Amino acid sequence: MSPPPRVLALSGGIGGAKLALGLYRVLEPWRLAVVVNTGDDFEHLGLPISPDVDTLMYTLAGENDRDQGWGRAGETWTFMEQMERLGGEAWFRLGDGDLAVHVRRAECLEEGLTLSAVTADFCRRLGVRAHIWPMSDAPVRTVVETADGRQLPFQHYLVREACRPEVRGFRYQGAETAEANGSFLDLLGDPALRAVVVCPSNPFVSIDPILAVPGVREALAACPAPIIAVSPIVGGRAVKGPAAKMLRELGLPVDAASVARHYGDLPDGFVLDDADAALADGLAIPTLVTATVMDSLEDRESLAREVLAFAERIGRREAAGR
Ligand code: FO1
Repeated sequence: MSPPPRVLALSGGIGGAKLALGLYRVLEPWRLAVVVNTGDDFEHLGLPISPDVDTLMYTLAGENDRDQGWGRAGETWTFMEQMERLGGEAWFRLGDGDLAVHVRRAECLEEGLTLSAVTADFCRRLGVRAHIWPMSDAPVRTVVETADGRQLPFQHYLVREACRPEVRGFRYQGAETAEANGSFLDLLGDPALRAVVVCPSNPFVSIDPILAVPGVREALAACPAPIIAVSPIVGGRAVKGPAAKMLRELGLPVDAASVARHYGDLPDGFVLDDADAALADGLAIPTLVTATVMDSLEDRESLAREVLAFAERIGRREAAGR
């Protein structure tokens, strides 16, 4: 058995996975645990799809498609082409290798394994030595409430409608009765935990679903390790995805400070980009201003090191009287 994790990251898909990879590479790999949003999950073509879990798994395995951000490197698309020819649904693209993951996951879930157990097994087979923990084994589904009165399942909003509908709010269906991943809650209570890192993921549809699972906010509030959140908004724009558009449509300023305010008293430290240095003084918590855009592998590792050093400086919460 590997030694227990010392750093916990909360992550959605593409943006969060970049920092998670940096942490994975600068730590001994088994010292990292990543709790992943499953609010994006859905059933498609009769298969259970867990996009963010898979993005994390492929990224840490070094098998992700770096240009696209999701899916596998060197993927082939025969299945999709033939589905299209036969008049099947083709708006959500499943590559051939990726398809095997969904089919095998369906088999394992059918046999009675939990999503956490299947993910741990797949990670082992793909050579991922960090822990990837779905936030819950129970289904939680993010629903986007739109200005035209619709309630869109998340992938329908994101992919099928290409984020065009104006958003009014979000619901995390099933969250109220879901049970949080047990290892996640246990680790938050572990006095040896060094840091909790809220990755630069979308606050509304990647991090909030995790926080919506009963017991998670309380366990984070009681956690002795410092909690550091990294802004996904840089220079008034989302590095990836619809976070900036969502802030605008919710009537909030489109900047990193809005993200910090959204998280309220959850984090003990907030990381913003050099481009947003002027916002740091207006925030009520300690900040780290640094380069947060992660284009290269070195950028990922460098941000990971800086975030861990920042957590170290902030120190344990009880020592600081928090
Ligand atoms: N994103 C797209 O924009 N188009 C797709 O066709 C698509 C397919 C897909 C298949 C498997 C998977 O794991 C992810 C996929 N994604 C696709 C990405 C996914 O919708 C989003 O990245 C996440 O849900 C947001 O974090």
